[in-house]
Amino acid sequence: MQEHASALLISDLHLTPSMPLTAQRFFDFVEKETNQVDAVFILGDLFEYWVGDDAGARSPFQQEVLRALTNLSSKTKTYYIHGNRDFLIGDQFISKSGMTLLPDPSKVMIAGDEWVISHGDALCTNDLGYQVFRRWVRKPWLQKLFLRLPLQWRRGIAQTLRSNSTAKYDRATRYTPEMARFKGDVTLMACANLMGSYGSERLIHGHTHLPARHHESMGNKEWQRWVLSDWDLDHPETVLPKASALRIDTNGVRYIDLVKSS
Ligand SMILES: [Mn+2]
Repeated sequence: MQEHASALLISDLHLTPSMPLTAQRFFDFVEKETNQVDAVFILGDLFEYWVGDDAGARSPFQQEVLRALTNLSSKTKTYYIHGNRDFLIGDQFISKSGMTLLPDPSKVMIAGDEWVISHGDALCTNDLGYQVFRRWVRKPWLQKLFLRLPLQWRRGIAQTLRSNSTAKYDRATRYTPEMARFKGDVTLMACANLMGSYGSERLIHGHTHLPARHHESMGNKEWQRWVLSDWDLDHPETVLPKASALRIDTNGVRYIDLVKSS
């Protein structure tokens, strides 16, 4: 396991051309905030969607993000974990970016402590339908078939999946926010299993868009769970601007608010 004296962790930027301020904050983050750390970890959903490296190569926006990632990884060791929206990012894109792809979950050493890092969607085990879906779309043979489809078809399928998940979320909020949170949050059991199997007491994940530090326990096992924030600087009329990173160094662990410091 590689050791890092300090690190910044981010996730869930959901970068897309329709969110230019969020993208610009990421470009600035790469320029300004990443210079004083040994490693940067991107824990998935950097992109709003990804339908293949060939499509990425034809998108000026995704090429601009690629240039930022290449620049970042030339200065600082940069790691990537797939999210539920960009799990089709392939070897070609990863190798061009200079990043190192890590499996989800992974154990890493930062500032002398062991951390388990994950995107987090696999921990949302109350959403059985999603877990079934996830097992299917992570099958390499199915991914290979999908990536052979014409680009227009792939974009269409990705669009349908995204609008279905939005509709589902809206329906859930019409019941109660608790119901939406029930399915959209990680479960104590899944976290306990994960921490048990890694023999670890520290977990960081994204995906739920519920940034907070938790102290949790089950049986005689205790752990801390840090949740990364999503980023959104483009919808001030509906969402308070948000963008943050988690910084770990010899001084401890803390959130860096990238809205205030921009
Ligand atoms: Mn996600």
